[in-house]
Amino acid sequence: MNRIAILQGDITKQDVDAIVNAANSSLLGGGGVDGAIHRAGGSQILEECGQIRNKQGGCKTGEAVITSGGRLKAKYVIHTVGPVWNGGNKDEEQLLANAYWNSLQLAVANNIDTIAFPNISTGIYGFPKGRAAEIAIDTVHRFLQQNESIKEVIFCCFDEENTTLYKKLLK
Ligand code: AR6
Repeated sequence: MNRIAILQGDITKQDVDAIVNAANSSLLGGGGVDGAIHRAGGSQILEECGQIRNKQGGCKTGEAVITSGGRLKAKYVIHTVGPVWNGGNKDEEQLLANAYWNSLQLAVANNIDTIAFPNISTGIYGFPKGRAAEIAIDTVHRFLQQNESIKEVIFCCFDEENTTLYKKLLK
């Protein structure tokens, strides 16, 4: 589908309307891409996350919330929480699909045209990369089939392994 692109690089540098953060339920930041986004975007993002925590007590696995992009080029950060891989029988696949789907829904609700996703759950949370890539592509594909407002979804891969997987699957 020509509204899907793949690139290898740092998501914090992307010039898109929104970048997605692979956050945790606390929304208080962490390592991996979460740490990189808060470092690059500055304290405003964490402040807004704190306000969301006060209102709704964080973000459940598979759900998503939105803040501004702070100092980032991206106007918004959509924070979603992927599942921790626990062997595969804890609804991990559905929860990962939900994280992509709910992020896209939030994007549409905020008139976002271009959005970049990291490879949610495939770092610290240990989700097998091949299966995660299939779920990510399938979910985005299904979403775009029923939505015309999003112009481009970028899969921003960080490591070579994910980049190769996505390129192969999207051929
Ligand atoms: N740009 C794009 N992708 C990145 C970047 C970056 N700057 N840095 C890392 N990645 P992870 P998770 C990739 O561990 O598995 C945090 O502590 C990385 O190579 O960031 O969902 C949160 O607070 C991997 O492919 O997220 C949570 O506690 C992908 O981003 C927990 O980690 C996701 O890896 C979430 O774990």
